[in-house]
Amino acid sequence: MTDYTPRPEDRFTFGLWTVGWEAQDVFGSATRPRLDPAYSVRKLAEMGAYGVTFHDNDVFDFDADESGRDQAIGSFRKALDETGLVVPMVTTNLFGHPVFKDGGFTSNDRRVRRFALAKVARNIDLAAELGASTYVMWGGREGAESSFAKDIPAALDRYREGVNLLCDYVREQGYDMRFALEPKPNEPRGDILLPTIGHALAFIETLDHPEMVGLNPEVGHEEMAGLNFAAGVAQALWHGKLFHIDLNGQHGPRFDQDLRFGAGNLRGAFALVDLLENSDYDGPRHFDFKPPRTEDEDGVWASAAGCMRNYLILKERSAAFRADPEVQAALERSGLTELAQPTLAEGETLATLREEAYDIEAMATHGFAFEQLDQLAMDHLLGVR
Ligand SMILES: [Mn+2]
Repeated sequence: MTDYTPRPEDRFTFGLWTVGWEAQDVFGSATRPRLDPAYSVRKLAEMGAYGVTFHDNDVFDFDADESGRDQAIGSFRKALDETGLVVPMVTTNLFGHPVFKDGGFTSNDRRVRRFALAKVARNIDLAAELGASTYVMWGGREGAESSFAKDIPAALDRYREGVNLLCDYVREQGYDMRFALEPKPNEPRGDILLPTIGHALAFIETLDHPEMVGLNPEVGHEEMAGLNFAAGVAQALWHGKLFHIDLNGQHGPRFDQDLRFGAGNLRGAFALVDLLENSDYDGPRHFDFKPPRTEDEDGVWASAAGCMRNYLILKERSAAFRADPEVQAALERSGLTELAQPTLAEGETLATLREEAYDIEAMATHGFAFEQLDQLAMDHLLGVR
């Protein structure tokens, strides 16, 4: 049994906007004061985090002048240098300011689209300066409330035009950087473009440089759509497109709860950690959550600590599950090894299958023992094995 103390080698990262959220929601004003980014960096370093991520306007205000911008970045960088925290990922705020009310890349207003691309390009320069290798695009305002308000094929043309331009920019500048699209079905828009992992994967294949663009899927975003997040991530991995990941908690299809990781769908979180820890994904374990509005600053850090602690507990539970000889036997009995074998043997064709004599009765009555396997997973998750 480990002590579940997070360490930089665990590669836990936090968005500045998570712990820094002032807890203003649709129905009420802020319940917490703004946190200085440099303060959050120092606090997260003390807690064992590996790095931080940010939107441009988490560090400096949208309307900051040049000296205000430089000063804010300078103070943030000083904290990074002092603590050794890294910035593996950066993103752009194309949703907060009223100018983006109909989106950034896909606003019906062409002036806004041009401004949005310029804003992203400038922040890509900052991301490169800080050593970020992943640039996330969450198009939360790219969508509509009315089906008649957005021409979807035209909007996707503009989305593609924007991503292609930014890929070209990164190549021209020689930055070592890839893009990660973050799907979400709705909220803040009634319907958002690229709503799920599957939609985004299909879109990426239409780009000029699909190899430069992957995904940053988020637990709550897929679960809001009633989807199985671990299954979606498994497919993203299969496509070689898991470039980054946003971890949080959600109770099924409802508003975006952004609970700390492990809260909400705990079985889903266990399946996800088991998948990630047994995959070739070696990127950050990035938390994108919101400490609830009820919490004071102590509650904020307790919530952040809980994200890391829950990940480490589930990682340990996954290792125990996989090492259990009874689990290995159950996996075998349930056909997991057999599924890994090609359906046709060397030299066989469909004709072979058409000539084969099948024991239909044996196949029809064969039990897969999935319930025994799943209960073993449950026992390990609950810590009774
Ligand atoms: Mn996110």
